[in-house]
Amino acid sequence: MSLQQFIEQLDELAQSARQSFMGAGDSEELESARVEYLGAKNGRLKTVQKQLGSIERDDKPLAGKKLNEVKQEIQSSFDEASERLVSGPARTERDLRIDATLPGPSQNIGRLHPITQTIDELRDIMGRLGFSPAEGPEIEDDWHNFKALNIPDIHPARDPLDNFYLATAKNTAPALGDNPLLMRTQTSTVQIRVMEKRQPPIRIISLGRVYRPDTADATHFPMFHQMEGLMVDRGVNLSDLKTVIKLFATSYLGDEVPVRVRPSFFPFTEPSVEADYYWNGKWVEFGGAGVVDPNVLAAVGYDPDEVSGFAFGLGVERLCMIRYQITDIRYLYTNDVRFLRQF
Ligand code: FA5
Repeated sequence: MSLQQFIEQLDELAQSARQSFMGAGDSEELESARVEYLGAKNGRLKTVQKQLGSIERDDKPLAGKKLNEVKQEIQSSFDEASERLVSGPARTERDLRIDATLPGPSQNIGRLHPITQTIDELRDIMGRLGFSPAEGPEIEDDWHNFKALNIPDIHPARDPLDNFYLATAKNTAPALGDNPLLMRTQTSTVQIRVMEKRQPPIRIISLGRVYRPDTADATHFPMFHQMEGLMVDRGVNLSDLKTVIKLFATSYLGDEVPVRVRPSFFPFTEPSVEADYYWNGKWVEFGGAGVVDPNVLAAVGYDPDEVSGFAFGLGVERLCMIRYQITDIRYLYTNDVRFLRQF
C-alpha cells in the first residue's frame, strides 16, 4: 500500500469516527461506536494499523507518525462526545458570557386585555349553549336604541343628560322625533337589528361597547361593555330564561358564587328581572333580563301570538371584575402596564 493511500484511509476513518461519536444519542450508542473504531482487537483503527507492514520502508516513519496523530484525533473526538452527553451541547463563546442566574432584561411580550379575555370566555360559554355572535353599530339611531325597544318619546331614559347624542350638521341639539344619532347606551339595539333581518328561531349574543354619561366610580364607567342575549321561538318563556342565566352563571362563576334573580322593570321586557352575584360582602348587579315585550316583537314585524322570546344584557366589566378579583372598574381603563401585566 502506498503512503498516500494509507494517509487517505486514516483521514476518512478520523472523519467517520467523529460523525459516529457526535451522532450517538446516549452512552450505550457511544460505547458501541468506540468499540467499532478504537476496539483493541477488531477496531477499524486496528485494521488500518495492520496495513502499516505493507508500507515502503522509507515511508514507514511518516506513516507511523500519521497513525499516532489520527489515533489521538479519534480519541479526542470520543472524549468530546462523551463530555457532551454528560453536560449537554458544548457552550459557545456567547453562552459563556451569559449568567443564567441573573434576572435578565424584562420581556415586554404583549397580552390580551382582561376585558378581551373575558369577552372570549363569555363567547365560548354562550357558544356551547347554542348562541351565535351577532354585531351592531356603536353609533345608533333613536329607533334602534329607544323606539323599537318600547321606550316612548317622553321616557326619561332619552334625556340628553343621560345620553351621548351626536351633534347635527348645524351643531344644534337634536330634536325628539328626528331619529337622532347617539352612541348606543345598550346592546339591546342589536336585538332589533337582528329581528329586523331574520325570522325566528333566533338564538344570538352580541358583545360590544356602550356609552353613558355615568360618573365613574368603583363599579361604573362612562364606556363599558355588555353581552346581549336574545332567544325567540315558539313557546319561549321566563323559565327558559332562568335556566340559561343559571347555566351561564355556573359555567362562568362556578357553584361557589351565590347568584340571585330578582324582579325589576325594563320597557322592552315583561316580566323583567335583574341578576346579582354576591362578592366581598355585598350583592353586585351584573345584568338585566326578561321576556321580550309583545310591543317589541310587533315593532319588528313578528306576530306576538305566534312567537315569544327572552333577552338579557349583562355588564362585561362586572363579570371581568369578579373573575380577576378587580375591586375598582377604573383600573381596567387607566392603561397602567403594572396592572395589565398581571393578566
Ligand atoms: C340594560 O342596559 C338593559 N339593556 C339590559 C337588558 C337587556 C334588560 C335585555 C332586559 C333585556 P342596565 O342599564 O341595567 O340594563 O345595564 C345592564 C348591566 O350593565 C348592569 O347590570 C351592569 O352590570 C352594567 N352597567 C350598567 N351601567 C354601567 C356602567 N356605567 N359601568 C359599568 N357597567 C354598567
